[in-house]
Amino acid sequence: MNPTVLFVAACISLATLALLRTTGPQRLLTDGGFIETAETTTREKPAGLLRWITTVDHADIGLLYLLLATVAGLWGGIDALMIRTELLTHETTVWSAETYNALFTTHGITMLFFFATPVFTGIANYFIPTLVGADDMAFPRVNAIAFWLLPPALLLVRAGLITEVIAKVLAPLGFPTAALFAIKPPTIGWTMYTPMSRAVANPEVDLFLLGLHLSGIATVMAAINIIVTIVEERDSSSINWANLDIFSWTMLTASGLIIFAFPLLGSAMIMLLLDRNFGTFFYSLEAGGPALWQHLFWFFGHPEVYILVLPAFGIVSYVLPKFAGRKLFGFKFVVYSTLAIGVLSFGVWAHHMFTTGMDPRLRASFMAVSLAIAIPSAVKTFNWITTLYNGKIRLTAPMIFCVGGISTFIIGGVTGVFLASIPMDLLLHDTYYVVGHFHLILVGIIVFAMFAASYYWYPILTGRMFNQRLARAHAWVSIVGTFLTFSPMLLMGLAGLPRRYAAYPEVFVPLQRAATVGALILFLGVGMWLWNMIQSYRVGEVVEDADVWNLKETNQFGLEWQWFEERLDRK
Ligand code: HEM
Ligand SMILES: [Cu+2]
Repeated sequence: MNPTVLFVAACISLATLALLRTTGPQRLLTDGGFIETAETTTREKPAGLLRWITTVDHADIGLLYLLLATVAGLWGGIDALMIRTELLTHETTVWSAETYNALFTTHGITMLFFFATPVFTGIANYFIPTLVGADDMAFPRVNAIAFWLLPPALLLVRAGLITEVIAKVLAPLGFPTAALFAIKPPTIGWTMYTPMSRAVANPEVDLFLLGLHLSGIATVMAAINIIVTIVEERDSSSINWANLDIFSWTMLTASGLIIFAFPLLGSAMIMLLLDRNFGTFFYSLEAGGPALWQHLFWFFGHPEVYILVLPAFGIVSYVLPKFAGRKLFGFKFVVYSTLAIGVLSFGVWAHHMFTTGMDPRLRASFMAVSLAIAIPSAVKTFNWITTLYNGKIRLTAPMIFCVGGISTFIIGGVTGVFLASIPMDLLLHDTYYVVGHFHLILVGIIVFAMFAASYYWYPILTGRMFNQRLARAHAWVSIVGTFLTFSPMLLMGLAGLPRRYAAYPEVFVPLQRAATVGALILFLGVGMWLWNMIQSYRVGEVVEDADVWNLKETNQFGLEWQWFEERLDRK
């Protein structure tokens, strides 16, 4: 039997077992998941590097996730800047067309799987145990394993570049390097469409698929851990489903989506690997054909975008009320809309395939469900706006990021509604309009929510305060940069410019340059953020009063801050 299927079966039965256990008599586990025995001993954490490679502590692992994601985000960001550099001129002048194809492939994959997903897992690891009143994740060791699968996965996915660098160093020393040079960065796009992904000879594509598979296993392990922690380790005497914080709710939903979506991608990739290496013909024209891959891929791929955006919604819903001075408006409806999006997201995959010539009646039903997703998304937006209404708004850096994120989300979301309608999609499919649309969401709310979280919780993570003026400047710079980078893409797409081409008609030069300037502004912002994070960690003002954000005044001093306060008091 296919190992992926076995693995998935094992995971699902584990999760089911865990869920079943809650129906027994309620008990309170405060031991972080393993049964305490008389011989339990407590040992000091080892110091230095050993601590970080052996840790099973949720907070440490959370920080490791954040570090890995930052590195991957910068790496994928360099790819983005290289893409934008190529597009400064309308001919293929800076990099080759081959390199350009590799760039948009590795950029997309690195950003989605090694940057955006791990950031939220990191935040969840750090805060969810505290927010649900547990003292660690349910399975601390599984937690560590899940994290440590990611670095090798990233190396496998990005091997083409690494092997080339190694080969270039080794070649002058007389080592045989032909095999290393044969491993070239993959050029198949993040969607890995067959027949191309099946046919390209580059051996890196196999490593790439294995690496992605590994990252999928890691993601599923982390998701199971998050679900079991929230369901089973929750201190049910004080935290019930009605007062569970909104971030945990969204992480719970996203983790549920992961459990169904990622194993499917894993299986689809195993079949692709078999096709490539062992002469099977799952995706051959005579059998499933390219449409089979697309169905399987998008049944994973569409939920994936909600796996990323739901936690971002959660952070916005969590942080925004703190600086509006009032509770989140319509908490219940924010939870319901999260669940509704989670369920609906599995019913819309074929809106990525409107142009493939499927039965028009089927196509229309996919259009209907896709349009329906706009409703719960709008519910959230209206809840945020009503939370702001009559609030005592304080424009701190996290708040500017939340409000900026909502405004870019409105544009990103509305442009998505147009794409969901078949006649528009036939015109706009595979144009820059699509790239503009999804980046307004990916950068405009997902990355903004991450920045908001990084500032909001910085004092807890480091015990120090960051430079607030620089942070506010970063927030404004990011909003300007996002609009300047991605609105021109919407316009270019409307004018018919297809995406994924290194060369393009000369008339688009001004808009492409505007987008490149926007990207540079965005990266200036990233530099400000990095500087602020590192400098403040070294010399920032030491936090003595845990109520850094003045939350007690409006009665919003959350559990994680109480935990922080106790830790400060004990010092
Ligand atoms: C801040 C900076 C960013 C810039 C300037 C940027 C730029 C671009 C450009 C120009 C393309 C498309 C190239 C083409 O179609 O020819 C692209 C593709 C893509 N980007 Fe970004 N991007 C940024 C951030 C992100 C982030 C944060 C994510 C995800 C979390 C992301 C995910 C993707 C994906 C999935 C693709 C599609 C790749 C493909 O076509 O296979 N990007 N990006
Ligand atoms: Cu979709």
